[in-house]
Amino acid sequence: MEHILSLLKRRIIKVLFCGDSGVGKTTLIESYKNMQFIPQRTTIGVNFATFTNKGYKVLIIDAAGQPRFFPIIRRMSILKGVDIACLCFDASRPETLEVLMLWKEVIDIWCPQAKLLLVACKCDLVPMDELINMAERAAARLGCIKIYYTSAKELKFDNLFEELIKFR
Ligand SMILES: Nc1nc2c(ncn2[C@@H]2O[C@H](COP(=O)(O)OP(=O)(O)O)[C@@H](O)[C@H]2O)c(=O)[nH]1
Ligand SMILES: [Mg+2]
Repeated sequence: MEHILSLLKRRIIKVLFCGDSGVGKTTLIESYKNMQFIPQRTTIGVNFATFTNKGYKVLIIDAAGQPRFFPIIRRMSILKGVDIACLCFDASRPETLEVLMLWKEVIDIWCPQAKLLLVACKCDLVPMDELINMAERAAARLGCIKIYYTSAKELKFDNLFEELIKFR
């Protein structure tokens, strides 16, 4: 029984999407799932989404805003067992990188095993060469192992969702 449970557990990947509200997290997730640009209304608090990929169930926790405003997100029950944390920012608003430092602190406490990915959203709004420089510096500072350049508007996901199972 225990064996079956651990087997089952290994087929589930828990992914946290976090970052300032309005950076485009929910839109990115919903546009990927529906393969069309579906702009979302800013969500307050936490959203959940799932999809399956190669037999893996990917459970996404989509958490908005400044962590200090959302004590519930800090609760172990939500962040416990997160395999991957996608730190999302708005490519057209560099200031949205700032809150990611706070998120990293929360992640380091509650799910230190999580691998960190940096996700640039809304890449359609800025020239890539400027963005790459900024993102690489941020990734180094945050300890992110990879950067993804996405645009929900252009349905560019940079293989982020497919690669999630790689980092489990
Ligand atoms: N230009 C552009 N705008 C986007 C993109 N993704 C989202 N947006 C806009 O940003 C708004 C906020 O996105 P949302 O997903 O609610 O952000 P969240 O709070 O991080 O979940 C949306 O309503 C869209 O208008 C994108 O890829 N390109
Ligand atoms: Mg949202």
